[in-house]
Amino acid sequence: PQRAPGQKSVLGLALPAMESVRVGFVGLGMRGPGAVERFTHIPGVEIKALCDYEQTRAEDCQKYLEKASLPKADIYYGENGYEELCKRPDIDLVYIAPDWLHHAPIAKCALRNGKNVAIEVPSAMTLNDCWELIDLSEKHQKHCMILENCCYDWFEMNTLNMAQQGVFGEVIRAQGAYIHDLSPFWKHYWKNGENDKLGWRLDYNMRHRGDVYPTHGLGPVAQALNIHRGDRMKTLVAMDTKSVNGAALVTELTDSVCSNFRNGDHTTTLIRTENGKVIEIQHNVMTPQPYNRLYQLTGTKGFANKYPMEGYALGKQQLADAGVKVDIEDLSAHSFLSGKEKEALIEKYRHPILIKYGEMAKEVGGHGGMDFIMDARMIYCLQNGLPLDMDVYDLAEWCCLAELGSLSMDHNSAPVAIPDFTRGDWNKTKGYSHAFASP
Ligand code: A2G
Repeated sequence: PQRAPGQKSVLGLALPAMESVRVGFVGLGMRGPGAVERFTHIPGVEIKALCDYEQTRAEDCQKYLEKASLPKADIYYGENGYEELCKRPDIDLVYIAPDWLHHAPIAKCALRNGKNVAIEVPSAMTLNDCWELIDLSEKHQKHCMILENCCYDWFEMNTLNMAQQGVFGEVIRAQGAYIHDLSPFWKHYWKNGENDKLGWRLDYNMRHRGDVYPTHGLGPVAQALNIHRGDRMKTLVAMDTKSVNGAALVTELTDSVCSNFRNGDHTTTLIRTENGKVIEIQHNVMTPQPYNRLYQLTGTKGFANKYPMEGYALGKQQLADAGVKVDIEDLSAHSFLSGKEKEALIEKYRHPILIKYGEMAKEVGGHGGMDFIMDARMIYCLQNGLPLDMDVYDLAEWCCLAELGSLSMDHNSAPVAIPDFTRGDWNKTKGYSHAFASP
């Protein structure tokens, strides 16, 4: 879709610095309470409102405020509670963490009311929602950030720093994934009454083909490849296995044979970029295997890989070029660095954001600390009038895989064009040096 006349891009959007960031939380089931708790550890934040479909869940979160000796927040609940919250004039940021289907509708309501929004993943389930969020963010000139916590994990951050500084040469291929056997989790997702045997997440997977949860894998590698900061994702093809465990699970839970589970047990998406790079993204929440986000970067001069073992492979010259002193005579890129070479490399490229927040993050926690780093960094940017690390175009690029992949697979894995969500601006910013330079 064309940009409306007079509407401006939000690429690099910097808003006036906010001395204090006034926040309202919507969705306090599985992810929301932890976010409220984390925000009580961030200075310069006021938690104004708590909202959930269920009143008790909203009220329950007051305990985090009490524990931190903070004033109580106002409570909103019911089907339309969030609409009331979004209308409040004294809120700067709406933090959105309900089930997936409510992410975009609540965010749209908040943007229409002139609020900045931060949305849990996946922030938009359809292409249409992606475009609507872009249009609203641009129209109101407000931030619309995807809360992709995996971008703030230690290995990903240090490796991004290395990639940005050319340690791996040119990164030409990247892999990412969300491979997580969710069998211990299915029964914990919110159910819509007694007759709902599946819970919202399994129900969504049953009804939708495609990588419905692409952003833990895609987010960090898209950053390493400078997507819409010098390159853009151009074409994708997707392929899935049949559904075996998904269908069996529904059969077991409903006592009737499920023959129409849309989501394959394992989905693979391949993406080619404008600059001739390839990204491979996988999704599997159904089969028993170790947790894995892959995160692998193949560079012309080096290699990084996170799962199952974090490592870097660089030749002697490349390591010296990266500014790391090498003692070993026969160091080659054919095996992973170990010992003091590995430590020295990480030490030299430790991401400034980790230096600032790493220690505290380990205390506060949230997936080992990365959730806290993400939240604290976002608030820092708002307080200092900086662009956020992830904008609405990242959100759209990372989330569009679901619908576009399903389109590809429903057409025998045909290639599908990926829209340029920046509408022509994908090559205007170069890399992440600006966004991530001043933590
Ligand atoms: O399992 C993990 O915590 C996931 N996060 C999260 O996204 C969600 O799927 C959860 C199960 O509900 C990561 O893997 C980082």
